[in-house]
Amino acid sequence: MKPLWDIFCSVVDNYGDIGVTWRLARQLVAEHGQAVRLWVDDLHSLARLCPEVDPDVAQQVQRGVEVRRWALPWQPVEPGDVVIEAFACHLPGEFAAAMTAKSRPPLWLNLEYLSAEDWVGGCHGLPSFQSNGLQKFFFFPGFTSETGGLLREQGLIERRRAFQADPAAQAAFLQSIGVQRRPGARLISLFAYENAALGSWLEALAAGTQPTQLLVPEGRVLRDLERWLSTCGLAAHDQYKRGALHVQVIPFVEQDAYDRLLWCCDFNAVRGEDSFVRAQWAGRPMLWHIYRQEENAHWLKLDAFLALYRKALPPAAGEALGALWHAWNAEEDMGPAWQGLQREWQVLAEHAEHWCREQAAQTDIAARLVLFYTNWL
Ligand code: TRH
Repeated sequence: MKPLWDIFCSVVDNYGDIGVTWRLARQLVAEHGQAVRLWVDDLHSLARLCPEVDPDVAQQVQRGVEVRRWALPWQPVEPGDVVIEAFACHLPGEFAAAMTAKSRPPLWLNLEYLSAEDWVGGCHGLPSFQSNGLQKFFFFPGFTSETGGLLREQGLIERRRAFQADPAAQAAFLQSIGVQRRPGARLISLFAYENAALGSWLEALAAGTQPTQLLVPEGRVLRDLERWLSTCGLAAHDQYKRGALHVQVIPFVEQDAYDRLLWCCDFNAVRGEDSFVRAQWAGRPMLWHIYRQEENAHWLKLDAFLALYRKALPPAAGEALGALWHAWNAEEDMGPAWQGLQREWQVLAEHAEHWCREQAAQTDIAARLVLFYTNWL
């Protein structure tokens, strides 16, 4: 019998919670032969990432994963062999009780948010006793061998490189989302939260000596784009030209297609957690709009990642990248930082591939989770 994993995902906001758990669930099934039930309290969010999902169906199998609506009141169900609560969402009380009632209670894990902070390695894998007598283990994704690693499917980097070496495949993909690559233009994708700094970046791109084609998936940043363009009601396929900048709104695509978008682009602006990791696997320079946390805790996370990422970079390139990321996240003038980055473009492009290679040499989250379970047995 295959081990059965119950993964619980409460969609707090946006697509990161469901993005990570959906990716993990698929990978556990496809690469490790595990059986997975993914419990989701908002199937509409999942349907954006995987359009085959019917948000009105409480139980369905998609890509080998049993997708279940996490509805209340909870209907009794026998827990599987491993239970993951993603991002500290709380298990339904009845389900937690059913775990203790099993003759062999399941392995219980909390899958945490990704962080490059130093303390993560020390806390990864630690157990904590719960009031119901069970132990819960903390599983921390991260960038070093002491952590739980990053989500990365088998053969991902090879597929990405083959795609990047195939202009026809890229053109066909871009065409499928209504984009035609403009000759000589640098291609940039922009996925971000609302950001008052957007206007200054767009000004810099419009005034640049090199043409830029900016692709913006439908979403929260469109309001700032509308403000800059002095328009409203932007929707997929709308296009505008301002100086050297050509902007195009594109549809929000399913999760695997988003990878291909990142792979096509010379530079990717990403946000949150999952798109941030996918941009690293794209092997291209990037700009991270980190999810804002209370008491500015996100700045520690941002700087911890920058410290790691910049280790192997010459100081000038590291400073240029840091200045850009700081300006973006502080919502300050992007102009000078963007100019500064141009001088380091080649170094940063090479470094992005180097970083990707280095990270891809580590074991991924799904494999580490399966190993964790095997060792626990
Ligand atoms: O959407 P995010 O901002 O999500 C999260 C959540 O807000 C979460 O609460 C927070 O803690 C976390 O950020 C840090 O960003 P993220 O994580 O990048 O998730 C976006 C997902 O959407 C990712 O799986 C990629 C996917 N995506 C598509 O599938 N198609 C698209 O067109 C785009 C733009 C994204």
